[in-house]
Amino acid sequence: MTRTATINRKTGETDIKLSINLDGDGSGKRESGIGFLDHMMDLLAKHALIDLDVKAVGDLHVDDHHTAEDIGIALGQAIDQALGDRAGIRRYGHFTLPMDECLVTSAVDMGGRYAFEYHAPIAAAKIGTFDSELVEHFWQSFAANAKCNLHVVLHHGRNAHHISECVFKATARAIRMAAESDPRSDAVPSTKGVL
Ligand SMILES: [Mn+2]
Repeated sequence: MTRTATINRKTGETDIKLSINLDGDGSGKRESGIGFLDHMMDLLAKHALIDLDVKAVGDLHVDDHHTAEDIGIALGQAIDQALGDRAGIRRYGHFTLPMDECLVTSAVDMGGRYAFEYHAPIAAAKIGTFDSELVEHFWQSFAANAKCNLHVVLHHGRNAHHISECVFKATARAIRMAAESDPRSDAVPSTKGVL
């Protein structure tokens, strides 16, 4: 059974084509028009071991907001679709990841219910030309559409680029653990029998 999904999402603000394979190796091409976001998605694909192709044409003449948000939405929708009925997955995943002076814990429940707790402030307003607040906004858009419960906590860290990278890598590793097949069970991982 292949766990793949393709999302085509076109609005007045963005036009996005996104494909994933949950059981991949991190390959694919990320072309969002935003260099920093492509860099973050490269880390995400590699550390989640998800093949990820993204081609986005957004209204970057306004700012990066709509493009970052809508890629988060499309990625969440793709993960939700690729997980199907969510039978046989581990469901929960967590990772505490060090990245230079930063330490981030990310914990995820792929249980079909949205919640989002984000405690990873970045003091600098910008990372290069990218608005720092879009890191949180990307993950919120993702969690709402993946129908997952995502908690992100920055324990400590200073450098804005490092903090963002630490968040993306820790969350990628948590997603990998949660979305991976549980070798001990093919069942839906809930006492309710449905997710
Ligand atoms: Mn970097």
